[in-house]
Amino acid sequence: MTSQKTILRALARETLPTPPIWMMRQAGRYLPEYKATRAQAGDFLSLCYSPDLAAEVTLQPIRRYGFDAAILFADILLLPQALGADLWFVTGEGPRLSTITTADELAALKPAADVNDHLSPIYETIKILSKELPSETTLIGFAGSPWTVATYMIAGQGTPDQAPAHALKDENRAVFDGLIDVITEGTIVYLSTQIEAGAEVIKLFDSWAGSLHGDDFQRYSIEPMRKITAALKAAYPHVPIIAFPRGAGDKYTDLHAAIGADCIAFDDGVSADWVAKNVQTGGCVQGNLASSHMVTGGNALVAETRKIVDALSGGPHIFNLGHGITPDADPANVQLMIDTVRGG
Ligand code: 1CP
Repeated sequence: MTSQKTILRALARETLPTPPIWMMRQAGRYLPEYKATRAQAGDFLSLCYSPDLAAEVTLQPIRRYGFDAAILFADILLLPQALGADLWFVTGEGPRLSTITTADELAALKPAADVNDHLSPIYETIKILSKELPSETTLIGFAGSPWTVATYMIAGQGTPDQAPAHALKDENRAVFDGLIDVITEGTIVYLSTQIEAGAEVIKLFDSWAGSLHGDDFQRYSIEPMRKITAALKAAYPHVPIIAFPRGAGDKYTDLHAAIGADCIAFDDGVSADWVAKNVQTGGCVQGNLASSHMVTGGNALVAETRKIVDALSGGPHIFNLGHGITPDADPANVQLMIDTVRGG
């Protein structure tokens, strides 16, 4: 039976007259209603772990804009916390974690099989959303990819070049590989349970894939995503997977097959024309308007949006930004992007 949900149709490789649309970080600080609910929760992690409030902020951009997909409100850093890392957010700066750089610290992590002890509120959020989302809206669950999650667990914070993770990889390969493995296994448990709770599509965020070069890209970006995808497909063959190796550049070619993913999401470092020729031949693609247009708006936003829609109109495409929307974005520009995609 063909689904009526446009996102699922595109993921099943259907070329649609109008691409379905959603937006990374669509629930976020550019929306006044998000800021109000976040204030009610007190802090970011309390928001993530309060199923009613997390469901509320997930629904806000759906109510305001009617996006074709909702993405679960959570964070890629909840899994490290479930593995036993300390996690906190410093206002105005970002996440901080206790670090894993030695064999003893790695051994002290909880077993991957036990992550659900900590993550049950996230599954509650998904169950609420499954009931409350409009029937045409697809619910996307997600996790960080092992490399990206490892960069935060090793450095204890976000880093511009992921230098601490590269250093551990070069200096203590056994600990680095062990960490990648435990994250991979924990992610399979986490995403399987998201699917059981009602997630209809899974997205893997490899936000820092762009700093992996040569054999490392294959070994630490592609291979863990392939393993996770294979495990999920074995148990849930009907659930489509979107992989986002951000910053992969010319390595975006042939990734549907290499990962086993239904869709490859791409950032604005590559052109939609190039993606049509080199990536969309393998299946559905998702992207890639530069998120700066959500700040600046105007004719440039309209022209660039049309260019992307036109370039990818010959195959399956889900319209999205190249990366998450930023807090300084103007909500009116989001509406202008949607009107341009849907109205031509
Ligand atoms: O103050 C706030 O309200 C916190 C801002 C914020 C938000 C809105 C953070 C902290 N996380 C989130 C939600 C979030 N994070 C979602 C929810 C769904 C949606 O998209 O609407 C998702 C999918 C993520 C994923 C995420 N978290 C990624 C991968 C995607 C990406 O942006 O590259 C990463 C790298 C993170 C880590 C993280 N969490 C938050 C911040 C500020 C960061 C980046 C930290 C850094 O590198 O310095």
